[in-house]
Formats: sequence, structure tokens, C-alpha cells
Amino acid sequence: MSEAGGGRGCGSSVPQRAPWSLVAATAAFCLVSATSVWTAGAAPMSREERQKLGNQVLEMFDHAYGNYMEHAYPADELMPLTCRGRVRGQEPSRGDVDDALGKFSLTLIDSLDTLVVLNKTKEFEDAVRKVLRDVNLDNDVVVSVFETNIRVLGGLLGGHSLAIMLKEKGEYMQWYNDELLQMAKQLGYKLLPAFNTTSGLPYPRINLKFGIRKPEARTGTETDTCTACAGTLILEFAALSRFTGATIFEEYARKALDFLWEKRQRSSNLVGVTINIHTGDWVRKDSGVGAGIDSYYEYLLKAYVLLGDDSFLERFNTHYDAIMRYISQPPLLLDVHIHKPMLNARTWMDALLAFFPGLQVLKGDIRPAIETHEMLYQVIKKHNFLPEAFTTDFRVHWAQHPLRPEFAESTYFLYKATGDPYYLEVGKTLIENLNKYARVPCGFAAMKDVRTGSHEDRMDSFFLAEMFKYLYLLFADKEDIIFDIEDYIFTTEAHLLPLWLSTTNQSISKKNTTSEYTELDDSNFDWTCPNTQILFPNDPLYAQSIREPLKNVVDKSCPRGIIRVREESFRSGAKPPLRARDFMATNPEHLEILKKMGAASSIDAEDGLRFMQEMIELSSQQQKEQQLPPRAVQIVSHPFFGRVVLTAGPAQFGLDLSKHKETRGFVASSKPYNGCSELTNPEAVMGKIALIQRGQCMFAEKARNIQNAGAIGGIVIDDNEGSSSDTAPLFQMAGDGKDTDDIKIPMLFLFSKEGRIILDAIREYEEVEVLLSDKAKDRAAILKGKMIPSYIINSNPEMENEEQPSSENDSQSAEQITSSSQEVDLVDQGSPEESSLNSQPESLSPADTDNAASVSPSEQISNPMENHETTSLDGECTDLDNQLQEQSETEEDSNPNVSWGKKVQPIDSILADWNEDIEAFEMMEKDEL
Ligand code: DMJ
Repeated sequence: MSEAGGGRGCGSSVPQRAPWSLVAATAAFCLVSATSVWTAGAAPMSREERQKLGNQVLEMFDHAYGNYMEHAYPADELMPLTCRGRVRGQEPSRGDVDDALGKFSLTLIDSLDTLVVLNKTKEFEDAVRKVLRDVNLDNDVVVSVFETNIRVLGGLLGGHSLAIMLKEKGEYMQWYNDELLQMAKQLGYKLLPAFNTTSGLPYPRINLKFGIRKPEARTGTETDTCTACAGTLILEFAALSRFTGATIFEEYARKALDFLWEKRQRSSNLVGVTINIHTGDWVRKDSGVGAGIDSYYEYLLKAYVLLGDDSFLERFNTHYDAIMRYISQPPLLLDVHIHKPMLNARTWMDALLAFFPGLQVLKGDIRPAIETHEMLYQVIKKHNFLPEAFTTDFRVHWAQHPLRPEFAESTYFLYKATGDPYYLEVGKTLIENLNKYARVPCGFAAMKDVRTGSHEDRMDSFFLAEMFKYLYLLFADKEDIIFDIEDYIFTTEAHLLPLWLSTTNQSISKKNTTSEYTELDDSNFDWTCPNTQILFPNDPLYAQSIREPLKNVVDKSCPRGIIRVREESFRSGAKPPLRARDFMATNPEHLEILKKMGAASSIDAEDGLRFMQEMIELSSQQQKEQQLPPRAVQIVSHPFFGRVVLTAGPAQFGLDLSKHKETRGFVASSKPYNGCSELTNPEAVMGKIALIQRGQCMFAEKARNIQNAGAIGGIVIDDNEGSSSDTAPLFQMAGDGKDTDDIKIPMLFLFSKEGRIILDAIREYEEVEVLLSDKAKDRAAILKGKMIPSYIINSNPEMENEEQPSSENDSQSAEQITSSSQEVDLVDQGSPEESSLNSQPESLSPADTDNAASVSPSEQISNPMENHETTSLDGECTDLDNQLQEQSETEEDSNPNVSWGKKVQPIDSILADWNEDIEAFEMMEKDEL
């Protein structure tokens, strides 16, 4: 890479301490991009295919950005299901997530430098003009200091960095006069009052207009902040200082970092998740590399790269050593306690840690990066996306997925480091899944539940700032990008800051550093640059050889909870400690060990403590394993055609939808509606799925009554007006304490808002057909053999993306337009690639509500099954064959042997029809849905 004004690294001014100049910009800075000729493993991907994928990313970006600009701008974010802007205060509060929204056109600002990376220079110019014309940074709104820094300040600085680059090139942005930088400075000053604490750690929130503490500010009383919140400022603040010469920003960010470093737990060298901003006490003493801490580590290493200050590297290396000693259990990364780092703090991992392999590439530690990335990829292959949290034995812990970019980020860096085409294939899968499962007519919607495929009305700005950048860069060649990406470093929000800042306005760089660093024992630090030539000597299959043993880590193995091995004990010949999962009360040796725990030595005491903790975790995990995952109710009849997926609670009795094929049928309300006595309308529910209201008798009794009337399934709808799975924990319907084997039909539970969608649909369309299943089914499978309008057939994003037909093609297209409705037999038609129906199930996500469901006393509710509680990902581990069988069935479902290529419809008409669908959704949403 170019030295570009002096980023740190090999061959730059301080060679023995700055080994990384080669790749700082791509952040794969320890590694020369490897482009070896592959002899085996993943087949190389042709330039043509990479270009095709790159174009697909461009089209997807246009779809997301275009819909934001058309339907949401100047709002902060797009709500892709209802196709409107998310304006804070006008939508029900979502809690902390909303603190990113400052009424400053967040998505536009966050997208600025993505436009340039994606070669959309004209659009960039236009976007910058809009920011300058429309954005107000002085709103009376309380925002997160962290989010505002990484997304808005970072977005403005990234935009400025590329604006001056373009201006210098001489074609675009000739009118630009540092206006974005002026805005950034204005915003920087607005954030400074947050640092008015004795510790120098910032308050977590600030009022953009009134600052902190003033009565009208409505903030400033907080006592705690997260480590990442206080420790992820230095890149943006230092860049702001160095761009403007105003040193105060870098000083404040350094002071906060110094304080965090001071407060690290001295024996473990780890930091906790939250800290008291006044006293510096750790409030949460658990420590990992994911939520709450992640970008603190990232910024220490990147601050070294950008600013060339050794103290940041020393701190990073000290923490990294601790992370690898205590938290890293390849391929897992597990939180521990800072004071007792041998004790795991939890048995699950969160999705945010997916950035860590990318950071390890930056550090030059490739092996664990490959291992963790591979494990994450296998979880993704199971669920199409990475759930927000998953357990050590790969069960879904929290099923949401807000289209986070961290995994794509790590994939990009691993590809840059290894040159292994495997990572291109990974990227291709990410693209396919986004198009298939998250794409909706008005953008891309977050997954509300990766298990059911239901959506949330949400498209976060980081999706545009980061996801498209990393995906595009993954497939791009140097010449596909109009500037040298290696002259820049990525912030945590993937904004680009030029490396030449390291030699600009350095006046404060040493002023605030403590003298402590020289005291550190850094003998174990790796100061040299591992380079691909050494890492993969004559062995292009290096990465593959690391992945190979992990091939089935998620699918086939069933690791139980904590798997730490204390190697020292084994090496000295000592017996491994007794683990809770192995304990048998009938084993005298185990009882003897148990007796000794806590008595003889500190090691025994530690074992005892851990044993107790594991016992507790194991028992609560086992309890959770009894619980069933949520189910899906998918409306498959006109005009929904499988796009509406409702999250439903399962029943502990009746047909188990995870073991059997789905149940499909028209719905009918039962009489009496509560289903508590023999039905008076058996002819109406016979052969149908009966709707019953919750309350007044047991769930099992309702099931028996509708079954006796001939129903093939039942949906119980909550009687608590306004309840929704968005806000109330899902639960499973328990039996009546007696034998329920006589109940053969499937039963599902819907909260009131979701149930209302079906009731409204009946009112409007009379005949409403639904599919009860464990997971939303692909629309191609749903529509098999049905009368469907051609626009549904042809609504494939790939087709929309196809080049505008030439006039020759136009006439051909006209001939190929089918009638508005046609019988489709999906079985014998062409290749899955051309299928338009496997493009995306899309759902109407019920809006938030403040009303949580309450439990009717007459019904037995089993343990609450909250969204964020552990449920089995794919059935029991012991039932692997079944799982594989089911998986292959699902795969068949989602890849029907279909060809839709011949049924072409003009794009306008397709869009008009999509709009009709959206109107149908909106109609259903009138009751605040
Ligand atoms: C982004 O806003 C940033 O990457 C942040 O550091 C944490 N992750 C989100 C996106 O998931």
C-alpha cells in the first residue's frame, strides 16, 4: 500500500515498532493481500463472477438507499415494512436503540462515504449538498454520545475525507470548501459537555440542544456507561483535532482512554462491561469481546495505526494477551469475570463479537480468526443470519438479527489476509440470504426472529454504512474503486479516515500519556509483522487446513456449556478437574472430589466455585431445553402470498410442527369464540384451522373442542387487547396436567396484534389461508400449484435488476407477459437461480406497544419463553439424523426446481403491484400495527 503521508507500519519511520504499514488501510495491515494460485480447496472465483456479485451489491445498495431517500428522508431511518421514515417521538419508543436517532438524517450521513466506495460519485455530491442544506444538529433531542460519535461525527468526517480526495482529483466536488468538516466541528463541540466528569469518562447521553444537566436537557443524571461507549472516540476525535487543529477533541478522547486503562483489573488485565463514570468502579464485572466492550479494543489498535502512538499498541497487546488467555477458547469467545478470569460469566455469545476475527487479522493472529469465523459461519448457515446471541452449544439465545455487518467485515479482512476464495463464497451466501430473507419491496428489513423468518420494521443506518462497503470491497479489484482504499483506516462504523492524519497536527499526541507503559513487561509482544509469505509458506491451503477440523462443529458436535481446559494441570499429570456436566452422585470418586473442593487448596476452592456455577448454569440450561422454539403463522392466500409471517407460541401438546410437515388450511372462527364448549358451527371449522380466543378454560380444552368439530389445527388469539410478541415474552401453551395424547392437531398462540392481522384479513378477503410451521417457508414452495398473479412470479430482485431490455428485448418481453393470473406448476421448471419466488418471504411486523400480555388465571402457562431465552436451534443434538433430514427438506423447499425466466413483466407494472401489496399492509396497520 502507499505510505500516504505516513501511516504506521513496516518500513515507515519507526521500523522495529511499527511493522504494519503494508496493510493499515484495509485494516488487514499485518498481512500482504494474498492472491496465491489455488491448487485445491475452494475453487477460485472468476473475475466475471466477482464482478457480477459486485454489481449485485450495487443493486442492493440502490434498493436500500433509494427507498430511504424516497420514502424516509429526511427522517433518521427507513421503516422498510411500512415504507416510511422513523421519526423519533412519532413512533413508540424502542428504548436505548432510539438513542441513535437525533433527527439529523442519520442514514444519509452514515451512507456518505459508502457512496464513494461504491463509485457513486454523483450521488455522493448530491448527498453532501443535501446534508449541508437540510441537516440540523441543534435539535432538542437526547442522543447517545457513542452512537452520535461513530455514526454522525464519523459519517461527516468520512464524507469530508473523501470529498477532499475527490476535489483534489479535479472532477467532482470542486465547489467543496470543508463544509462537512465545519459541521463535524460543530457536532464535536456539542458532544464535549458530556466529558464534564471528574474521571473524564463521558456521560452516555447528551441533549444536542441543551447539553448535560440543565433541567431542559433531560439527561446528565446517569452514573454508568459501557466501556465501548467511553472507549470508542479516539479515531473520530483525533481526526477532528488533526483536521481542524483544535486539539481539545483528541485530548478528551485520550483522557477517557487513559482512565479506562488505569481501571483495568490489574491481575487479569481485563476490563468490565460497564463502569461508573464518577467513581471508576466496575458496575458489570463480566468481560468479553462483544457487546459493551468490542470497539474499545478495536480503537486501541486502530489508534496506534492512525496516530502512531506506541502506548496504544502496548495497551492493546496487554489486553489481547489477556483475551487470548482467558476469553478465547477457539473457536469460541466466552465472557469471563474480570476478577476470576477462569470463571465463565455466561454460556452464550453475542453477534457483535463477530467483528473480532477481523481485528485479529489486523493484529496478525490469523489462526484463531479463521477458527472463530468458521464457527460463526456455520451458525449462519443454520439460520441464514447470525442470531443476536447463541449458546456455547449453538442454540439460539436471542433470535433477533438487525442486519449487522460484523461478520461481513471479518469475512472481508480474512479474504484480504488469506486470498482464500472460500471467503468469496461466504460473501456470496451473505448476499443471497439478504436478498432471499431480508429484502422487502421497500428496502431490507431486520429479522425479528431468525428461526421463523419474521421481520421487524427496521433498517439501521449501519446496514448502509458498513454492510455494503465490506461486501462490495470483498469482490472488488483495485481498479473497481476510484481511490486507494489502503490509504485509509476503517472506523468501527466503517467510515474512512486518511492515514496521513498521523503526521498532521500531532502536537497533543504525547501530552497526556501516562509514564506507566515503560513498566510493562512486553517481552511476549509480537512486534514483528507476520506476513502471508511466512504464514502460508508454499501452502495455499493453510486457511482450509485450520477450518477442516471445525467443519461440523455446529452441526455434529453438541458441546455442553463450558469447555475450558486448564492446560497446566494436564501437563503436570494432574487429573482434570471434575466438571459439573460429568458429575454423578453415585460415583464415590466424584463425591470424594466434591468433599475436598474448597478445603485443601486454592485450586480446589476455585474448582468448587466453578463447579457450583456450572451446576446452576447446567440446571437452568436444562430447564430451558425443555422449552420449545417459537413457530410461524404465514398467511399464504391473496394478497399476502406468504409475505406476512407472524411469530407464534407453540403448545406442549398436539402435533409438533418441528417434527412434522407444516399444516396448511383456511381459517374459520369457532363458535363460541372462546372454544370452551362443544362448537355450534362444526360445519364452518371442519377441515379448517380454527381461531379461538384465549381465556375462560384451559388451552387443551379448546384444542379438544375444535378437534372434535373436525378442525385440522387451531390458533388461540390473545384476549389482551394490544398485546404483541414485540413487547411481551412468548410462551408455550401448557397442557391441563392430564394426558394430552388425544390431541392430534397443531395448536399455536398469537398475541392480540398479530391475531388481529388474521381477523382483519378475514374481514377483508373472506378466504384466508395460513400455514402453521416451525419456520417461514419459501414463497416458491408455498405457491406450488396455486393460482397466482404473474407479478408475484416475476418479483425477483435479480430480475428487477436486469438490464433495461433493449428494444429488441422489449418486444420479446411483451410477448412473454402472461395473464394476470396463471396456474403454476413449480415442479418441473428450470433452475432455482432463476426462481423469483424464492426471493424473499416478507412479513408485516407488528409495531411496538406498551401493553404487555398478562396471564389468564384459568390457563396453565409454562415457564416464560422470552425472545432472549435459550431455545433449541434445530431440535435436540441427539436427534441429528432427524435434523439433517429436516434440513434437507427445508433446503428442498427453498430451492424448488423452478424456472421463472420466461415470465417477464415490465418493471413499472411489477412496482405498481408491489405498491398494491404495501397498501394492503398499510390497510392492516391502521390499528397501530
Ligand atoms: C455498528 O454501529 C458499529 O460497528 C458498532 O461498533 C457496533 N456495531 C454496530 C453494528 O452492528
